[in-house]
Amino acid sequence: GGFSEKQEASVKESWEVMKHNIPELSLRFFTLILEIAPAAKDMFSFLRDTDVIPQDNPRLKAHAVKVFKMTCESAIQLHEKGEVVVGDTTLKWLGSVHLQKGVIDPHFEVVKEALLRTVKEALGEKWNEEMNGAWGEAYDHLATAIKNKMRAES
Ligand code: HEM
Ligand code: ISQ
Repeated sequence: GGFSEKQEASVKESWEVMKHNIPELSLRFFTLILEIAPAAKDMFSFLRDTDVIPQDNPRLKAHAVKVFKMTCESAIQLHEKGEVVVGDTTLKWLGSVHLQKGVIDPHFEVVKEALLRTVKEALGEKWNEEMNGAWGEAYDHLATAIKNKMRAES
């Protein structure tokens, strides 16, 4: 238990590196999601009518960055407060968006896998095992909060 200072720093530091390469990062993240779960494609409005993942789609980029930023924020809160406190309005909104898009629990593992692999690839030689643990834990807490809201709404 407890999210250490070191874990928080590890997430923050890796994001500092990653954020300088948003276009590539978001594309890679998305490509990995669809590699692991090809059927997820049709859930995303910006992919529904195309066969290729758009290389330079502002909506895709903005979405992907949000997921990373929220996970990063989750790490900070886990350390500072011991829990993830996403604003209740944001959480409700996220719950209903995902519920409405047909997202189910196993999908969260897919996105997690893709996120961790994106971090690993983006960091290259700077990557270490601790980053996996820290990002994974931060993501899990956030995912649990969203899943709980989804359940409360369904
Ligand atoms: C939409 C974050 C997990 C699929 C969104 C949006 C955010 C977000 C912020 C709304 C973007 C916007 O409208 O501005 C997250 C976070 C997750 C998570 C933080 C986990 C901790 C998942 C999972 C799936 C998924 C597991 C399933 C593969 C979608 C879809 C949309 C969406 C289909 C709607 C995209 C569209 O506009 O067509 N997500 N998400 N998300 N998310 Fe997630
Ligand atoms: C929305 N939810 C989860 C993961 C995503 C990845 C890329 C773009 C949007 C996303």
